[in-house]
Amino acid sequence: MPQKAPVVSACHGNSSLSGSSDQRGPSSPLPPAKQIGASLLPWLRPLVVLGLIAVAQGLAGCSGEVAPRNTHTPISSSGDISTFFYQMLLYLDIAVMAVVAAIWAYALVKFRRREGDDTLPPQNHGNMKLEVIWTAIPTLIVVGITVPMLAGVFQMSKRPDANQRIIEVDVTGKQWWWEFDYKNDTANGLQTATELHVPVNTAIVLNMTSADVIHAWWIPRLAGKRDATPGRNYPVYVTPREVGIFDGQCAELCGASHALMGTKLVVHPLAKDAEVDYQGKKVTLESYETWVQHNQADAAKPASAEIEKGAKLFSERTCPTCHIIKGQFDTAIRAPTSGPNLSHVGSRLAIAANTLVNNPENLAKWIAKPSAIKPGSKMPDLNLTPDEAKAIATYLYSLK
Ligand code: HEC
Ligand SMILES: [Cu+2]
Repeated sequence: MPQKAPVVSACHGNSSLSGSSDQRGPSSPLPPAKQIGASLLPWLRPLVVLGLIAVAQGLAGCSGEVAPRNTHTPISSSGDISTFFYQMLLYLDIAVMAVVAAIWAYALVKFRRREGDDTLPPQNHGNMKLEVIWTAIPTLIVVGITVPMLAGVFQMSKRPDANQRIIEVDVTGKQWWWEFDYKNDTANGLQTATELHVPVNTAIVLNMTSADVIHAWWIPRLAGKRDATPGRNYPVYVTPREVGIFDGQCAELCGASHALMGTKLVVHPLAKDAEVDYQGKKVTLESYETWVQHNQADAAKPASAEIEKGAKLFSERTCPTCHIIKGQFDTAIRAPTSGPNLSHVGSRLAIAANTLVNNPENLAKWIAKPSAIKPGSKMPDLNLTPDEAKAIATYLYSLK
């Protein structure tokens, strides 16, 4: 027969070490009331400090001007729907938290252990009324959120009516940039990269796909994220209502340079030029039709000896195997590793997927050593001399 363990628990030993006169029976499981309060105090100060840091961090994100990727000022009805649900959930969460915290604080004060009271509170199990209440209220809240949210999802996934002007663009995610192929309307056949140009107040259909791994298209001010998956076509339906330039970012980890896979949405006015604010600067946006005509045209012919030299180097250094320049180098085949269409690269605001501002210096820097700017870049380092890179950059920048 096994021996019974001795019935001396560590608990009893401790309670006699605690120094309090032993009024409590040796079997009482609770430490004295005063001790509990005293042991909480040292925690309070770091908690308050952490709380204040959290509040300061939260407030730091409040400036709209320096947050071009914020989701709180949407420019489409699809964005309105997401923002509405985000705010609804936020305020609902705050209300639920306030109620729960109030009940908790009330219980903490009302039912706390008084000095000298060593009795155990009444122990009970199961209270039908309470159980029904705290099952019913959350159920109602969840149903109340789900029903309108489903309605919103269906509204966002509705293809625009065919009896209006629709601009349809195939959007292809590639490591690590976005390619745009226009499928209809005046821009039919046009191909560009990094910057998606569309007209304001016009229905846009984007067919999302990928040439390699899964990416996600996300222009925070336009609408929610959409996965770009190889072999699939996930559409995005959206009608932007504000003229301007809006930054975006790939939102699905897709490899070494995922963080450097940016994009821009440029919403053009329909008729006249418009002046817009972009990153604290005034930028003039031509009408959509002007942009289309300009970009449908062949690339500009070299207009000086220096530019001519750059064009020659471009053709000699294998660049045309991966890059199309309309009317001059049309041989590039379409492959996952082929690069952006450069026919009008000089007119882009940014290059290398929004990583570098577009100017001759940055173009030369990119051409000389892409891997120094984007780790793992699918454009190889072609070991050009600084002079060669500069000459090619001059040529490319002339392609407005
Ligand atoms: C093997 C294919 C390949 C070759 C060869 C190649 N590139 Fe590229 N190029 C790319 C890819 C892919 C990108 C996109 C990289 C990125 O943004 O991640 C790119 C991007 C660029 C860009 C930025 C364009 C933009 O709109 O962002 C320029 C400019 C460029 N290449 C110029 C050149 C020049 C000049 C040469 C020849 C010296 C060259 N490329 C050779 C594949 C190639
Ligand atoms: Cu990505």
